[in-house]
Amino acid sequence: MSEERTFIAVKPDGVQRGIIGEVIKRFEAKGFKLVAMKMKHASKDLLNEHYIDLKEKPFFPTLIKYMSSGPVVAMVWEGKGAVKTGRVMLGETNPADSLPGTIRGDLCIDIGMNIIHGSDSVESANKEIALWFQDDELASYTSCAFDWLY
Ligand code: D4T
Repeated sequence: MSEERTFIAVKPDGVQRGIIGEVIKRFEAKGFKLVAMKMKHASKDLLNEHYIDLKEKPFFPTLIKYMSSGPVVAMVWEGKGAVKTGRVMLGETNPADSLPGTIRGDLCIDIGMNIIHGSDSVESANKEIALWFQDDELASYTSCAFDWLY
């Protein structure tokens, strides 16, 4: 169970606003293990695939335009309950509904610029990780903190 992985991406507004370090700090401090990270200016094809479940939504074109407006920082974090806990750490999709203490609750205002993405299920996480990363981009190592976390 400590090997559950989630896909987290700091969106273009989060990159521009200098929030990358804050996101990494929170996931590291929680105890999750970083297994992959890269900056990428995503193509429309990649984003269309990433958000395929939303393609009929009225906000889809705006979402794709926003997500392709600049580079994102894509990451894979590993640990027990990483998907569910990751979503709790992010807060609600709409920052206005996000509690203080969450990333969106503390750091952004508008649903159309909500600074960060996190997988919503283990199944989506596995799909998203495979979409954004090659197998050889995922590091395999034991964190020295492991025995102090579990
Ligand atoms: P992501 O996938 O970006 O982490 O967001 P969520 O999982 O929290 O929410 P989502 O898939 O429903 O929405 C994806 C993305 O679309 C934007 N959005 C969403 C928007 O601009 N207007 C809207 O009404 C909704 C529901 C925000 C996140």
